[in-house]
Amino acid sequence: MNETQDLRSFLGHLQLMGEIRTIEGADWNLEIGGLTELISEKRGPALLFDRIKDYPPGFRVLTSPLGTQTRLASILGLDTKLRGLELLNAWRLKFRDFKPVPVTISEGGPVFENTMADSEVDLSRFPAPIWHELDGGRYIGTGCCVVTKDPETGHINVGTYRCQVQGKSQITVKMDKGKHGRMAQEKYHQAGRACPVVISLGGDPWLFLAASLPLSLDTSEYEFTGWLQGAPFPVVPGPMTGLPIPATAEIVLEGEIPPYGPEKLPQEGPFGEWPGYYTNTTVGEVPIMEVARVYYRNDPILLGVPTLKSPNQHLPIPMSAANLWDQLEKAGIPEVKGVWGFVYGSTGPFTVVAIKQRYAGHAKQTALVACGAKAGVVGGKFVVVVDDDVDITDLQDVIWAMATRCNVREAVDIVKGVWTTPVEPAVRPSSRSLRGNVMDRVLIDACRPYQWLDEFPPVNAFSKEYKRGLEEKWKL
Ligand SMILES: Cc1cc2nc3c(=O)[nH]c(=O)nc-3n(C[C@H](O)[C@H](O)[C@H](O)COP(=O)(O)O)c2cc1C
Ligand SMILES: [Mn+2]
Repeated sequence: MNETQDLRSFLGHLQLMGEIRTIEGADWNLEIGGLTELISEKRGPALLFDRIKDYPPGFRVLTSPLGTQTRLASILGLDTKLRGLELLNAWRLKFRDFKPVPVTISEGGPVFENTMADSEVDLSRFPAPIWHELDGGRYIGTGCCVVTKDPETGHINVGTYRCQVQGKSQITVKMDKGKHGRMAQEKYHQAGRACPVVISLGGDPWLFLAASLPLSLDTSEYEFTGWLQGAPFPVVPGPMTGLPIPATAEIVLEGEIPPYGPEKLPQEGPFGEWPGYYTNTTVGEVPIMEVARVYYRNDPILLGVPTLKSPNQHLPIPMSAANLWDQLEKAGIPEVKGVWGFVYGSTGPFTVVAIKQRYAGHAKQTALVACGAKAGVVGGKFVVVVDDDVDITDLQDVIWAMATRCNVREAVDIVKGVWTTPVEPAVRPSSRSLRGNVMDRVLIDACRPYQWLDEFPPVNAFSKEYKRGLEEKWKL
């Protein structure tokens, strides 16, 4: 069994890198969430909470696992010195060579060290935090991995969908429409059957990353994790459901989501969402999972990854910008030199693309594709295209380009009614629909106008090379 790459080995690795801090005595009610927001603002170490108020020592919570570029690069198997666009591009190029690595079936694993069954199940034994001030309850699943099986194809999916404690043995699992787990669940329910589910609430960061990245429907997140880890991922068939359980997980719930009607739905949320608001959009949407078994390791660790207001996102770079970069290239846009996003969650409400302009209309074509491509569409609002001399990871440089190169009337367009996320804050509550919402896009061509590129005034700044020479000569 590949025991070397679980959450505990990752903690050991963080210790060696000096990228973890233990905090004892914090309160599950807001303090863990507040400290996690603070450490994310500083892009500081991962936080391991122990001796949590009201809980026995050893029942721990780990937050901000991937909060720095060093930590992220290390689990991606990339040079930990890479930063910004170079790190994003290194990931993009590595991902191109993705080859699924089939799982290995284990007899058992450390996750089965302790079991609670049926009437013994008591989710309050775990220190699920209240993460944000206006949250409607305790969220036990944030950095979680929800395992489902498509009843028609047999395909196993692992997705990160938040879970709120609703009772001793009940949680809600919020799988949004169109998500892979949701599609499997709908097939069971349409046939009048309960949907079997397994949820890992604390596990290795590789599987968590796989479960939260926008992988295609036919990609197995387990096989992706095996590829990332360089060894087959060990799973154990769940005693009740047969669904594959990560053998080295910290805490696993096994049970099912029965079919439901509106009268059976509990209050879910509100919850501080990734755009930075408590957009309460889940009323009448999220069903209950009946938890029949809980398996957990001795001294179990919950993986806590609350969504936080920008720029404190749990990932230090906008990883889905790599997907958009590829999609622009696949759509035939030449000379894309970089893609970046600010205010990113799944994608970016503020996307910036750098190109080397080759023909008239090149920049507008880039913006149009970026605002409609799969990786750019969810939650999108502003798309800015700049020349490749602009550092797109530096908001000051992006604003400078917008402020100086736009010939506004030609450079700014509005595209109406594009698909968006249910948590888009700027949709009027009375206009919200369970059938989904749309949002307009602002396309900003902040490139030097192509038609008179050669006459555009030169930039008043010394070259990087000249300044580097000066630094060396004058020891600045
Ligand atoms: C911390 C965190 C929380 C998330 N919460 C949810 C959620 O509650 N519901 C949801 O549909 N997606 C949520 N997502 C996004 C999904 O994990 C993401 O879309 C993933 O690709 C889903 O897996 P799937 O493509 O197999 O459906 C969350 C992501 C992260 C990182
Ligand atoms: Mn999936």
